[in-house]
Amino acid sequence: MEGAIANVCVGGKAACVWMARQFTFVFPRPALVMGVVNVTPDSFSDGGHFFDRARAIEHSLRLVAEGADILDIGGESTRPGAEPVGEAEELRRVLPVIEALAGRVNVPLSVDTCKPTVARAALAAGASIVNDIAASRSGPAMWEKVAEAGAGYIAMHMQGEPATMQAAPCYGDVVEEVKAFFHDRLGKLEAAGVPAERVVLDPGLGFGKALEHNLDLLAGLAGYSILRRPLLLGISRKSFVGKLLGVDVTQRLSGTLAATAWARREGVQLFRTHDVVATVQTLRMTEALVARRQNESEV
Ligand code: HH2
Repeated sequence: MEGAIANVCVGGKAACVWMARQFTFVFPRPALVMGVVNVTPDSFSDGGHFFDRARAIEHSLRLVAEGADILDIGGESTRPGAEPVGEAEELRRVLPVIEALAGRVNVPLSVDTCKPTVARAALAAGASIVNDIAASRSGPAMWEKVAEAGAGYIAMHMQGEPATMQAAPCYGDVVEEVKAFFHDRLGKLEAAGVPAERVVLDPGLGFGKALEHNLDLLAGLAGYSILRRPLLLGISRKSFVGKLLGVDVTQRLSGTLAATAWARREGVQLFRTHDVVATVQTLRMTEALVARRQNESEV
């Protein structure tokens, strides 16, 4: 039975699954929207807006009401040059929010962290997914926690560290290098007890990438279908959108949605966003047009 589902996921038609504890998503299906909940004072686009616990919870409930399929709760900004946050402080920020939401929403909760101890506590508090932006460098400690809990895992590519990653990003062929990273991580995760069915891959737009690298990644999305795993993209309000269009962080929605429609057309199945309503509408419209053109019901 497993062989029947371990199939093409990106841009393909055959089914595959993503499992995250009690949640199972079967693809192809309408793309999943992951709403961002930054419990931080310094995130690049909404720092301080939801640092207050009650506001973070209220915002989370609003995102679910707007159509978010997953909530991604983070307590440490990863914007270039952000101050690292200690473990105790990160836990203080995210745990109460996860605990409060676990009993109140029926969508999976993801914890956006690169610390294994924070991941373990978040999973114990009711999270089902670990979104690891440092999958590039995590040793098995993080993966063991994910394996123990049967959690879903998002493996994101990043070149370097948040503090310095945008200083001089350098690639020969960015699409191929990220593909090699994904391949390597899928092998290491499997060895650590996290099977491919629990893993989603993310090329990490803006994480150690110059404008042309982000554009190359978006243009080359179809190349990842060979990995047979769903792809997630965090396009929302990113600085490459601002650089291309010459707009500040408050003016990046149109560019974000254009890239979202493109990526959906290329087969991406998960989108991490601050703007849930606009993203859901963009995805449903794109999906309807693709289905119409292909005379099929799903992409
Ligand atoms: N981007 C950000 C944070 N986490 N996770 C994944 N998987 N992919 C991304 O592209 C991604 C991510 C940055 O966005 P945000 O959380 O709004 O900003 P900050 O890191 O400043 O809190």
